[in-house]
Amino acid sequence: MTTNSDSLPSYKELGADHTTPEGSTWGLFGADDEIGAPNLITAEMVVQAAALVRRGATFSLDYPINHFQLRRPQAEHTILADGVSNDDFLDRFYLQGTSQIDGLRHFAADTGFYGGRRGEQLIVGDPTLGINRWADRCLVGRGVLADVARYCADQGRPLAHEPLGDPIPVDLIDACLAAQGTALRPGTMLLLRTDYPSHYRRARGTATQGFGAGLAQAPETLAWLWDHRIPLIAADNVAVEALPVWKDSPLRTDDSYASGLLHGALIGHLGLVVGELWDLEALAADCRNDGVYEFMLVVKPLNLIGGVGSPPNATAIK
Ligand code: UVW
Repeated sequence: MTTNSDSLPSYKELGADHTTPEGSTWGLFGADDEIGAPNLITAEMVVQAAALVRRGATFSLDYPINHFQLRRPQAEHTILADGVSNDDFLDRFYLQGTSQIDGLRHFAADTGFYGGRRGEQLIVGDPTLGINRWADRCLVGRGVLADVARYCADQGRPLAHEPLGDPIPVDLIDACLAAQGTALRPGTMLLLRTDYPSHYRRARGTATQGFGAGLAQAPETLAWLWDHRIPLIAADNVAVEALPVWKDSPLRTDDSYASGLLHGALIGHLGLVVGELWDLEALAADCRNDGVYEFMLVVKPLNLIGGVGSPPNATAIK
């Protein structure tokens, strides 16, 4: 199902009639919907996105498998060779180990997984809310890069990643987009550059916790994403949002690691595609060079029935 976004409620109106949780899009795209925010991308938007391809320049947005050594183990690659042909397989392949998208099975809101599904329904071999749904749908449309790292550096206030990741409020993203001359439109997939990978390279061996600048944990962030009708937000950091959780976040209720995280609301309530550890380096350099921060974006997760996450297999085309 795709929906004309003009007919959809604002963030403030979501769940106002108390038939679904406040701040959730449950039911908006049909009672049994398992696609979530990608429903915002219409066929017409895909056609318009194709017109953004002007030079035929292509950018892979995936780092190699095992590029980062963070909290998930590395995959072990075996090649079976008989001298004439080769087969290969991966052991311990954590699908969210390096560049990734989090599927709708990854995180529940405080009211449940997207659409009100319960955790015990989300079992191996069952397609419900699996990454297979987005693999079948294909995530294709207009992408925009917000190079917040560059914008902040140009302002003489580079983003900090450790010991505390800077929270990025939505007005900072707005200011960055304005400086770039880039406008968001309904259905735009947003890529947020924090330059975390440079920090990771500098701090190799010590940056294992993945602390880094990212979205500020604030209700305004959720409202901004929904009210701009953004179906996918991906960043080059570990969690899209700031890590550790912004210490002054109004969403924090205690000192635990997860308290105040946006993940539950982003994935469980809004059904957004959340991308992490994407390689935005070459794309950002090209956008700086030609001043064009919009492109066609093609994201094709693995078609794993019941998968929780996947490498994005993402390509930007200008
Ligand atoms: C968090 O859950 C914060 O990050 P990830 O999506 O990598 O699991």
